Amino acid sequence: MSPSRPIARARGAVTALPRGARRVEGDPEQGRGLRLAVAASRFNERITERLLAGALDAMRAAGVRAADITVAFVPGAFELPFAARRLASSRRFDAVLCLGAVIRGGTPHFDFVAREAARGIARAAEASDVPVLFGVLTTDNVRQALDRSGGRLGNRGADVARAAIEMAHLARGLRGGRRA
Ligand code: INI
Repeated sequence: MSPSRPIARARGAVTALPRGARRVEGDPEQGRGLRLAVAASRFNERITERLLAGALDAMRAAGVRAADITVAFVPGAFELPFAARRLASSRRFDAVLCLGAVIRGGTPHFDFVAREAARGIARAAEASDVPVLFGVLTTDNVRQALDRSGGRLGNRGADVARAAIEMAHLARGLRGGRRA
């Protein structure tokens, strides 16, 4: 892990804490010095490329250096947990993002792929103790996926990149001892 100060920054008025309480909250806009890995699925590539572009844009905007970004491509969302676990357990990254698009077809395949991707990605985070973020769209159709990958409802890849930066700081802020 690269060294950085733990971030304990208030981001707007959410809930007022009692006097003396400590607030730990990562800043999603401060990516400098963080090392991030992306596991990117190629299935439904028209969508996943847009998610990846959004994630990379958000990282660049937050100051993450290109040399601190690794992108591993997998065939489909079902393979994301394997890549996520390898990347996270390598201890070389402050956070790992998983990007994919599972679009409902006429068969139960959608449910199996979506469920296993979600479950496996959650397990990768638990097993590695490194933040692993879920950026897999699960939609009924391509239109909904386009809307969420740089269309009228934003870009889930960018959202997840900012969440990864926030969680990387949070992980540092919560590391060891009473006063991290
Ligand atoms: N993979 C996806 O990422 N999205 C899908 O919508 C999808 N569908 O619908 O089949 C999909 N299937 C492939 C799967 O992820 C694996 O790559 C494949 O089964 C090989 O293990």
